[in-house]
Amino acid sequence: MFRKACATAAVTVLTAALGTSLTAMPAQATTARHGNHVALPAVYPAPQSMRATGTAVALGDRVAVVAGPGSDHDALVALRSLLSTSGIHHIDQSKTTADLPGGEPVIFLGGPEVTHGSAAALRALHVTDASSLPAEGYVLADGRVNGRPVVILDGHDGTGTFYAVQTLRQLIEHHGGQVPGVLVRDWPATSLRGVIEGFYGQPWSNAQRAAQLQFYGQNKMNTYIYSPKDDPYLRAQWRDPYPADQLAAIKTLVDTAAANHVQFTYALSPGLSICYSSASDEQALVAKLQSLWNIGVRSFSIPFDDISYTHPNCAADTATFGTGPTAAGAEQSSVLNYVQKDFIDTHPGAQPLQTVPTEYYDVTPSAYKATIKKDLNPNILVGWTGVGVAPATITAAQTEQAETVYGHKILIWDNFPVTDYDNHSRLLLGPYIGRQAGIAENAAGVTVNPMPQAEASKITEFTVAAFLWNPHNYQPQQTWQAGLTALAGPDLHAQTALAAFADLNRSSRMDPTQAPELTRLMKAFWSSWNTGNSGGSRQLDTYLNTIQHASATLSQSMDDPHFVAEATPWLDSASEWAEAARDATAMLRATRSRDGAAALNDRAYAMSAMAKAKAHTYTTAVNGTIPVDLGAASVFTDFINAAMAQLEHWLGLPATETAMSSMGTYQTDKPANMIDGNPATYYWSNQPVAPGDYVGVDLGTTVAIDTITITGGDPTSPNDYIHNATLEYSTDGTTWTTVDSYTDTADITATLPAGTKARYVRLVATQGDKQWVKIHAFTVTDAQTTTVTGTPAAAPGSSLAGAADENLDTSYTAATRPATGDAVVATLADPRVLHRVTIIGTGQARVQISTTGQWVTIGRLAHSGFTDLAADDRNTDAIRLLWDAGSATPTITEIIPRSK
Ligand code: LTM
Repeated sequence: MFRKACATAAVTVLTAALGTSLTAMPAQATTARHGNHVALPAVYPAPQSMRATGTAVALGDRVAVVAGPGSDHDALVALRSLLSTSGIHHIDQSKTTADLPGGEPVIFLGGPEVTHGSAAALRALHVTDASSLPAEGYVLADGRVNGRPVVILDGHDGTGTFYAVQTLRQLIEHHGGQVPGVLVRDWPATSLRGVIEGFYGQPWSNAQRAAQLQFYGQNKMNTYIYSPKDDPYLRAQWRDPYPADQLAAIKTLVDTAAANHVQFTYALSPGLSICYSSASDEQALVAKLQSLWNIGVRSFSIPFDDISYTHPNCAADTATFGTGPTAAGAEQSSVLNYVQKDFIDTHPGAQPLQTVPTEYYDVTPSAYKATIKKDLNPNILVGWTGVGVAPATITAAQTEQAETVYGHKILIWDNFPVTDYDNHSRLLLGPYIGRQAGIAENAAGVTVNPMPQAEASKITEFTVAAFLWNPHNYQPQQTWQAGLTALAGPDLHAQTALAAFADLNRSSRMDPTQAPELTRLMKAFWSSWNTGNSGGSRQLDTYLNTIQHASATLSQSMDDPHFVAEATPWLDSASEWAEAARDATAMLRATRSRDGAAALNDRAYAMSAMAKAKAHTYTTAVNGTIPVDLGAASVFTDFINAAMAQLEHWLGLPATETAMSSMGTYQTDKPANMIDGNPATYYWSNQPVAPGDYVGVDLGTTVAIDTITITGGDPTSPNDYIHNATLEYSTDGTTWTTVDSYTDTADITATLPAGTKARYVRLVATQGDKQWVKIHAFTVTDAQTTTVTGTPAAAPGSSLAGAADENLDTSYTAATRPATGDAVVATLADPRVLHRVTIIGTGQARVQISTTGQWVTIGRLAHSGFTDLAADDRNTDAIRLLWDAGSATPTITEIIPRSK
């Protein structure tokens, strides 16, 4: 009754204040009716409905804010701060429109139920208020009411009004301080939207948490669950009260959460040591929750993830509940029901209790889940991570199944972009994908588990907020880019640098696509380069230059120094990868201008930058030293390897081998891992073996081979190899010769008859298997080796063989200066007509070739380290470097005999 009277009074007051009749048609409505489409700035999360209505409201230098006593206080603080930072110097705040100075724009904070005059203004603009919208919904409208510019921020509730201010912020920011003529009607699709700080490793600092809470408010996320696994007071020492200073710090966070309309949920995980049947443990649990209640916490969770439910914590539990999964379900339900009854139900204002069961990662019916379904109080929300702990996809149907199998409302705990399972080596900066829109509606909510790098986590969180608010209109790529721009701030260089850096760290379990933009530019580079021009080269070089200097650019020009500090190890690694790739392109250009010495120098720079890129680490108090893994490392490696292969081809070295598989690849465990010389890496198929499936290598050209070694499976996947297989080789890839057949043999070694020549070698399945295939190494040894003999003897760590092993990373270095008569001789396995001799290395020597038993000098070693001499098509069986006595100690990386 009173409210109604207020609203009516407001119409009169506003009419009087504006001095004209409210029946006049507002200009912006006319414009909209005539279909004048004005481009509106993008707003994130995308509103459920937003349309242009015509004339913008210019806020100018002075604005009146009308806020009733019931207007949301935090929304008012946010609005005043927004107006001040938008350059509005005079804010006249009033409870009614009656005492407003004339002329300046009026912003109504709150709808008809709380703010004087807003009902009349809405009516004048022909806009329905927010009362019929879902919780947290709002209406934002503007226009001219009787000639006066008006903006209305009408929340369904206080949170809705607060969110209306957040939308206004984006409209103003992107519209040069004006509010475009707009009507927004908006509400969230998901009730609980937010973040669970639930990872192992270095917990966030309180400053990071405060910044996060503000970020959630700005992006319309309403939930933060405090559950860092490494806070001892919530897990290992769950019974102990917090020291006063720590409790005070949590209180500050609880207040900050409230000021940002975020529900702060405190999660206490007693499962490592609780005796479920102990009354004193139940009391300890409730006492701990009470200590948090006393500082303002109103939402609680008791998770039981990552504990053993097969080892009872006390003998009394075995006596009361028995053992095994059913007993675990019963004892956990019992303690949760106790908390529900003796704490939640006795504390008015407490939010629904949450838990995470010990089986949280599937929908398979089980005795444990059946017990939870039967015994657990129906009001308690059950956490669930999807099918898998960090699944690539979560569907609406799975979420429904989860609700059925657990018999409770589901709160999704989404393990993205968390990196603890990867020892925090990665930075995951990609968008939220792989979640069906229906999950948001089927579940009570979704909270994502982030990285210890709080600022960097905001990139994904921005997209999470957009998905959860409006999943059916969610555009991952566009939202991701908007989030990057928002985080980078207004500087264009910072925006470009951050976008390039995020591309390098985009891949994840959700999306294994590696660095799509870098990959696109590298592809363009190769298609241009391989047709003889360097058109793609400039674009790629500019992009690599951006990456190389991203750290400096972001330090100078990004709004967010914390992001740079967190990302520094990856920024530094990215910089060196980019440098290595640029060196590799310089190396290619040098080959094209036939400058072997420059090409070899560039190669050395690339190798050195690559080694540095791989060597970055960072240190945290909880996890110690952590190696840094840049997501796009494999993209850079493939690019640099391809460039190196071109150099080797140009130098006359044999073609580089490539790995082959008829099967797909599981995540990043690609076929190339079989031939990378690293026994720790492996190829892993993403499917079981079918008859005819194969793995193998293409040696690039036909060569004499003598041994084949294959290492399949490993202790973690002992059956992942081809159980019924035939080993074959071929010179043309069409006609195959069988070496042998194998049954249940994970590791294979085959020695081939002398004189065997092949280009292709493969292991083919003769029958299907249930298992996938994991191959750590597929090695084919080349029999066509050149032998190197001579003096001075090799220095420790090098060998004479290194001078002709077709490997640019190994060398022969003499232990001493050469004496009279010292020479190194490379004897060819197959004497042949040589066109040229290329030698990589330094020293003072005559270069000779043996032709029909006679040594013929064809030139001298060049000082540059690259010697390329004509051999005049002489039949040759050996190449000799006859050292100048007493000359500098030589190093020879490769002696390359070259035929036409
Ligand atoms: O996912 C859950 C419910 N629990 C733990 C998390 O604490 C951890 O961060 C993630 C990712 O490794 N996996 C878990 O099992």
